[in-house]
Amino acid sequence: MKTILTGIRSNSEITLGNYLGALLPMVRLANKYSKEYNINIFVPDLHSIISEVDGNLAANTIRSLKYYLASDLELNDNVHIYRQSFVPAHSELCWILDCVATMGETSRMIQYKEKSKGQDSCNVGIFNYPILMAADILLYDAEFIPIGEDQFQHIELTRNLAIRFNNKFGEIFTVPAKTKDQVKFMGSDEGIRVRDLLNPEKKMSKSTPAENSKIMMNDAPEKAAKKIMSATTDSFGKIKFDMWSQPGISNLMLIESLVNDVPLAEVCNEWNGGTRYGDLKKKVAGSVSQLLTDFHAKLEDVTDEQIFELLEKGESYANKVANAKLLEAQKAFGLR
Ligand code: AQP
Repeated sequence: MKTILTGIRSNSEITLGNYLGALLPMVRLANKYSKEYNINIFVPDLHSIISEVDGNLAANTIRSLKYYLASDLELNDNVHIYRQSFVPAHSELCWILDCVATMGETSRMIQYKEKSKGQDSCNVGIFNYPILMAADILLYDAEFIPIGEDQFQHIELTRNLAIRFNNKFGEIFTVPAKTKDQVKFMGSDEGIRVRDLLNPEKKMSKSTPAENSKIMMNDAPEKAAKKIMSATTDSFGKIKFDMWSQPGISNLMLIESLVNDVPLAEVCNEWNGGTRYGDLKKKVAGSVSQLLTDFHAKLEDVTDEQIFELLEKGESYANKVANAKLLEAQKAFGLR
């Protein structure tokens, strides 16, 4: 059986961008395909420590797994939930892939450039994490990896490493689908990028210091609504979905479409040409606060015990699959 795989770091509370760009698409794909695909949902806790950890990492990890259940993930024997650091093969394969990847290609990663910008001395993990991400994917022969647009370059890097490895040693890794096919599989025309509310040129990120720039999934619904009402727009005076010239207003339309799971074209039909930015903001604020109200209510019903039970099964499965693949790679390099 083929595999669909995703992970969201738990260095802090997640944003609406993480939720709409990665978590929700994964839940929708899982519920659609879990009879024909393995669904691997893991928390990349080793990736989490490349950034400052806000709160207790182990507790954040359990909480972020609860988010999947609170988003109506349907469970069955093909849905596997695990923590990256509980499957040591991830770090082992990362080292092997480090010896396949080049400094040139890894240095070109935009996320590395962005995450290291302005830091006097950035940790090596920030540079190396795309290789660990490749290991996360290749250990399970994952074909589809629902992620936001910011991570597409890392999928291309993973594909290149798998192809290079296979060319040298034989068909050991499944090469993940090309990003354009990933997007198609997720049922859209392009990757999702939810923008920063105050500076819509940028993506919404957990680590952006300004509180009003991002909606956190634990924000009170009224607080989130206020953040939407104070989002930066423009002075054109006419609503038009155009991420280049009107990114602020377009971002709100994108959020409206994703939160309500309606096609963007439908939202554009309703709002394009209008002049009342305030009405659009009120509509989006209402949609987001309703989403959070429902989400928080569902979250209350998910227990730690449920998650630990899933982790026990999931980590046993993940170790079995990952160790078998690691052994193939070790043999290829002559380590075994
Ligand atoms: N703004 C976004 N829009 C759509 N998708 C997004 N993702 C992140 N931001 C957006 C997707 O969320 C998944 C998990 O991301 P991550 O937490 O592992 O790392 P990240 O991309 O570094 O997320 P942040 O929020 O920007 O964190 P910080 O600020 O700590 O660096 C990925 O699939 C990503 O595409």
